[in-house]
Amino acid sequence: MSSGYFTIDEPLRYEGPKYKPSAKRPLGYRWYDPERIVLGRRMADQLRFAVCYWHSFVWNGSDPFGGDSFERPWHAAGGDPMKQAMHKADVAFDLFRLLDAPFFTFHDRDIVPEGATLRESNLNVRRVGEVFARKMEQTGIGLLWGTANLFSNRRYMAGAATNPDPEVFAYAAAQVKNVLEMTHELGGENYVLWGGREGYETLLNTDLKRELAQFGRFLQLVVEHKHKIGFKGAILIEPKPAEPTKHQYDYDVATVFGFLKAHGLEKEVKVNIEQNHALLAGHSFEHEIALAQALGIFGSIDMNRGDEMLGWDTDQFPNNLPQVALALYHVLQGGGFTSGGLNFDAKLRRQSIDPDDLIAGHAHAMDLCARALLVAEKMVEDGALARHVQERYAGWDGKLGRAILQGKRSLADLAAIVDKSSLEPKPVSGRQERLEALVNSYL
Ligand code: GLO
Ligand code: MG
Ligand code: MG
Repeated sequence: MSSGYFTIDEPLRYEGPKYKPSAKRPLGYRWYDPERIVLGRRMADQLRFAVCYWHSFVWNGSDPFGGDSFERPWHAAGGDPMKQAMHKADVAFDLFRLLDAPFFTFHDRDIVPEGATLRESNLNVRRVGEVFARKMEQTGIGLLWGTANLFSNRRYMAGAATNPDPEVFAYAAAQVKNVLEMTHELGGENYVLWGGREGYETLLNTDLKRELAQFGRFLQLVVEHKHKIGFKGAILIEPKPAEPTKHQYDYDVATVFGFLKAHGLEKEVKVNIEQNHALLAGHSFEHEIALAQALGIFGSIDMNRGDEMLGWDTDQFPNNLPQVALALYHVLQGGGFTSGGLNFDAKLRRQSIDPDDLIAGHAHAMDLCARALLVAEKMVEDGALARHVQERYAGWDGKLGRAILQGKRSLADLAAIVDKSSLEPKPVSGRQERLEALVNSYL
């Protein structure tokens, strides 16, 4: 079972808040106690952690100014790509096991490089898929979602579905068909489409109207195929405002909702919300979650952290307790996850070159999320935050509020009501400072 890549061989376990690392147990969970019941569900089922393949096993530490810093053995030059793919899969499942992470996520191109033709590429992907199926069976680890990489290859430099060339659209469709079917066969719980290069660099060479129509058609095709093959999981779009293109069509949750409505897909497709992408769009993480819930399209989360001083997608592991607690509070307020979960779309900093850093990065993030869940549990159980909001809008449950929303009052009716009443509306405090202090009292 052990891949021999890490120095640790025993899976991490719950050690309690007083845990002190020792040579024998250098890593353990202070807060992540999978069996603990939180608001009626196992902690593991509330959080539904997933480890992503791409940042941990594909990225080699390169940035625009420097190359491979990690030197993972399966990246060695001249190696047989299929053998390297199998080695990578062994190490990946070893990491999932050591972390006691219940799920993983992948792109087709993460698990094995492209072949000479699409047929060869798809076959290679399926061969690794068979290995996944065996490993999943042996370990009980599940697939949170699969996805297709429609952005790395040169053919996709002008987008996939939104490409000016329909042949690129067709190629992308063929790739998605393969991964969607494989995700279905592996019992995946969702299928994700992140925009990749669906956007533009300049309007000087872009027909926006056409591109949006193409994008809508592509998504309809994915939904049609999902039903055709009987895939019961959710189709998720992952909003992001920019990067790699200057303008990404799936800008944020609100934009995606409008797009889904325009193509009749708002009941078919949900969103996968990423912290770093919310920040890049100028929103808080909880804004994107709360809005998706309000619109009925909340699906899953790519859990990571952006740097507030940098304008790009740094994809760091989360470590901000109040921020994650508030995000999870909103998830819980909306009833918690169904098919979604917390996928660590997060990567090590490029100087974290020890194999065990992969374990530590994920383990600390899992522990932070578990601790944040317990804070969110207090917020829900105490109920003071929710009560304040409810009281603030109580008027809308009264006679006047209901009559307005039920369409029983015209503009003229309302003008007449105000005219007749001698009372001026009475402003009430929003109490923000008190609420902020209340949140801190739960930490
Ligand atoms: C990039 C995205 C990317 C997606 C992945 C899965 O900014 O966050 O990592 O999550 O392609 O759809
Ligand atoms: Mg992401
Ligand atoms: Mg990202």
